[in-house]
Amino acid sequence: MNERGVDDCGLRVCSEPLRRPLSAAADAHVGVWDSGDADFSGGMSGDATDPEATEIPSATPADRPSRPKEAALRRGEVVVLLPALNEEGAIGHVIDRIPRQALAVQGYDVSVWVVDGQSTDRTMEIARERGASTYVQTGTGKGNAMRQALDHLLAQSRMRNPHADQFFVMLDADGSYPAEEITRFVEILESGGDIVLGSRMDGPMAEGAMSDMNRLGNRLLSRLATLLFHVPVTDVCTGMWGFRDDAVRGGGLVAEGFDLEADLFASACERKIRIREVPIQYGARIGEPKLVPLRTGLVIAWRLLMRRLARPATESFRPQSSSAATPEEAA
Ligand SMILES: Nc1nc2c(ncn2[C@@H]2O[C@H](COP(=O)(O)OP(=O)(O)OP(=O)(O)O)[C@@H](O)[C@H]2O)c(=O)[nH]1
Ligand SMILES: [Mg+2]
Repeated sequence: MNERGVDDCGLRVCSEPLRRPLSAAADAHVGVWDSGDADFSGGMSGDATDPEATEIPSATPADRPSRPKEAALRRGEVVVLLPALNEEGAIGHVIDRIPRQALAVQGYDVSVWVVDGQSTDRTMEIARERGASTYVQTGTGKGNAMRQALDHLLAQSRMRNPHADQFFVMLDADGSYPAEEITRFVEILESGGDIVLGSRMDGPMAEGAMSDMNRLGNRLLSRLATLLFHVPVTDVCTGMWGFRDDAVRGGGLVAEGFDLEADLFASACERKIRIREVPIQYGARIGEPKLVPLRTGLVIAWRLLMRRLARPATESFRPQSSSAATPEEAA
């Protein structure tokens, strides 16, 4: 990277790290890069200087009324994606924390999709009781699940309204991520980000939320990602991501399991998509973890390396054998 903040991939990198709570959307980033040639033509007009946006988000109630003047504007759709495998203890709380009303006031239609890994507990029942739509994946793995669900939802949205803006926010269904922050993620996407990562490393973390080994692993993998793609990132393994539909369309994602986030990051870097990283709170998960730390770490490192070396074709979003997958939309 040279002194103008331009790295050798031709990306402009913000050299001003943020070490304070998330504030106004426009400056709430740790690493931002911008590409002159990426063309995502979202028509949303974010108000990044809204004085309300300077409130500390951790103190923001989920349904805080905001932007009353904009309430009448229909800006587009926010789709919340919750990958879930046997999360009966957490899924209800996670859905309840989604700031549906605040998003509606911001001008968005909100849909919540629980992307289920064929749970054998009450996960799906609770999700339906809460009014969420459900999608049952075929096969196993978080990566497979999200790619199948995205494939389905992107095709659906194109059929419904090819011109509508659509933002996705994905977060784990285990209660560890701050669903209330979805409004902030959306504001950042409105103000020009194509992909937003919530960094657990830069925000407050509850005691015991991340083991020392996982913390070390996350740091090492983020370093590796930065090294391989020449783009600074502090938490490439985070489970909370926001993205515009165009940012994943044609992204050539191939991950099957917990390498999904590495795959998303690599795909964005390859296509010089604007990524912003924001600090988020991270809490202890409810219920049993599904990943095996060391093995998962190796799979993620392998995914980063493979994407860097192979540079897979990005012309289309890889379709899944989704014939047996079952979407069920909430009434
Ligand atoms: N659909 C689906 N979801 C999965 C699968 N495996 C895990 N998940 C979900 O993916 C999210 C991440 O899994 P976790 O076990 O929490 O993994 P993690 O967050 O990396 O690890 P912890 O920090 O220990 O929680 C959770 O909401 C899981 O329920 C799967 O095969 N299919
Ligand atoms: Mg988790």
